[in-house]
Amino acid sequence: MNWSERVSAWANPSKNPELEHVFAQQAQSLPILWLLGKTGAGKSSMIQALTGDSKIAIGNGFQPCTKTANVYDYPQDKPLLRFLDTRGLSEADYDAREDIAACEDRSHALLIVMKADDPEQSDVIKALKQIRASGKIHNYLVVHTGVLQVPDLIQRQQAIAHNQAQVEKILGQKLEQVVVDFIAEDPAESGVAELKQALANLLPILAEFSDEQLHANQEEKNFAHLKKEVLWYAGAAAASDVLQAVGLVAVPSIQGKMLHSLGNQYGVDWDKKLLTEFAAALGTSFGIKYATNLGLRQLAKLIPVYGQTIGAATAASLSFATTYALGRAASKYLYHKTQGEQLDEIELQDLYQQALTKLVPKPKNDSNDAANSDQP
Ligand SMILES: Nc1nc2c(ncn2[C@@H]2O[C@H](COP(=O)(O)OP(=O)(O)O)[C@@H](O)[C@H]2O)c(=O)[nH]1
Ligand SMILES: [Mg+2]
Repeated sequence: MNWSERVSAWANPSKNPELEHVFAQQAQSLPILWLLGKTGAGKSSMIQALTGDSKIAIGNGFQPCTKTANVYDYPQDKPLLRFLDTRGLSEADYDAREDIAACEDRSHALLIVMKADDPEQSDVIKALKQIRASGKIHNYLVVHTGVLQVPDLIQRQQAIAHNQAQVEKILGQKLEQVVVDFIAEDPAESGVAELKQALANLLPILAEFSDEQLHANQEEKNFAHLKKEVLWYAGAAAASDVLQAVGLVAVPSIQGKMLHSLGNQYGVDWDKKLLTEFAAALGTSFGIKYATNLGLRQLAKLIPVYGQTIGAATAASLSFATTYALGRAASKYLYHKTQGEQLDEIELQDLYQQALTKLVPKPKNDSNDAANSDQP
């Protein structure tokens, strides 16, 4: 293939069975939010509040995962996140081992869900003992539900403090807590915004979920609709980095597929002219040089952050961030293209840069050679 054919093939890919393999791998390594709580504690209500899927209450969308837990992948078509809902907790012989294993080796957080007016939490405590002993679960958040059910403020505080203390005692550490009521009349009082914030601190990808931000303009509004898809491709790029023997499947092929898909949404076919223009608008000083470097296995590993060290970044997190930033910038480019509006290149480069810096883990120290530690 000559250069121009390669360019077109990149952004207009045919079905690639190896990519399917990567996407399957991604589905198997989704970050997990594990909800642990008695029946009736509010686990389903929480998934519903976080995803906005009202069919959850009647069990729609759940798949069996372990003997004692169901999973709900969100969004359902191109999932970014998996909820693990333990249903077997009250069974006398509940054994947490299988559920622990389902969370191990991928990013996860355990949400301990308790109704504020229910001090009887022995099943939760029993499971937490096992979880602590395993040493496998590292992120915890305590969610006190139904807090408005205890109208007296002092009693409410006492009830929450009591349940919080039971859990902290068993886990041997102070734990972050949020208080919620999923059927609060005033949504501002539900605590769901605080819950989302706490979750975003635990699993950064969740910070990108909320569609509730105000959008400054139409372009941002449009991107809000494309964002989950861009995040999904970013997740696939990260997953491909942990796959061994990926062969031909490289981060750039996934990015090409993403560009193709975004182009479809805007009714734009990428051709050589458009791709060249887009790459030029992003600026070669960013080190991307997409058009000229196509085919380079390490394309996505070029780190387009001015003078910034990336000590804490792993290959997977960089692939995630560069793919997301590319998708963000491409969406803006496509928007301007279809609107026939002049594109401000500096603005585009800033947008790319912002998207990237938000997702690349901050360096732990200032050492400049940290940039080479994780990368070939
Ligand atoms: N008042 C109030 N009721 C709740 C809250 N969370 C759940 N519920 C109710 O408690 C019951 C059980 O909730 P559900 O989410 O199905 O609990 P799960 O068994 O843990 O999944 C349902 O009737 C919910 O409407 C809450 O925050 N406040
Ligand atoms: Mg339930």
